[in-house]
Amino acid sequence: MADGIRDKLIAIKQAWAQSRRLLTGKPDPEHANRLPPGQRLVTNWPVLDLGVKPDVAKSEWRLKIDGAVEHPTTWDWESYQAQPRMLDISDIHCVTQWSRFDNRWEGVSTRHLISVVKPLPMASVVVLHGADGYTTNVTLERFAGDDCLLAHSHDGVPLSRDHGGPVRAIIPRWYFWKSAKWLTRIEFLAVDNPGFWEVRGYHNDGDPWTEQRYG
Ligand SMILES: Nc1nc2c(c(=O)[nH]1)N[C@H]1C(S)=C(S)[C@@H](COP(=O)(O)O)O[C@H]1N2
Ligand SMILES: [Mo]
Repeated sequence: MADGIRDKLIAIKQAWAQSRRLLTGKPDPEHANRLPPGQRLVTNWPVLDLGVKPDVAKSEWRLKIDGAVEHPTTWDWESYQAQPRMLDISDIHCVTQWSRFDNRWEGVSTRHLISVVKPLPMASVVVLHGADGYTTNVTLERFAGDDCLLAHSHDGVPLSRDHGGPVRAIIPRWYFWKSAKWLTRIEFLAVDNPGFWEVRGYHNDGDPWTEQRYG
């Protein structure tokens, strides 16, 4: 996509953040409803990114896991496939208002990954990097949630290029911008480092039920 269009898309989202668009002021911290405040349900699956969709062949794909860990490692497709698999069904909530229920994700749990690389005691944050240059930060506590995974399959089929294949992160309890597509690096840090949208007006966490849309 032309840089001009990309910059316009970014500017629109930043303006939404500044005007606090979509906030209902009616949080639902107890999850009384399955659909968080201000969201609407879709049955299709919209594609959202910065307009660049990296074409990452499985044979070329590498996932570097580094930073504040005892055992930094790099997985290629074969070593990723050799890890234990997990399956989890969860709902997607995108900050641009759509939600999609019952997504069936298959991949490697973040808990397994953590057990392999062993974060140092000082590690408190994880930054997820995409092949398009995108980054997003998640607390280690949230990243270690039992519903979080690196996913290569959605609803029984390999994750498409549009949706971040070969492998993306899935952090179900936060808005979907935290779920980095075309995952290439997971960086453990002692000090927080807000990512692409977090420095452009989005919330540092992103709980849909308390409408943590903007910072
Ligand atoms: N690498 C990368 N990951 C990304 C993004 C991106 O631009 N690049 N966009 C985020 C945003 S804002 C959303 S809403 C979701 C959209 O995922 P989808 O296209 O599979 O629906 O991806 C997130 N992960
Ligand atoms: Mo988004």
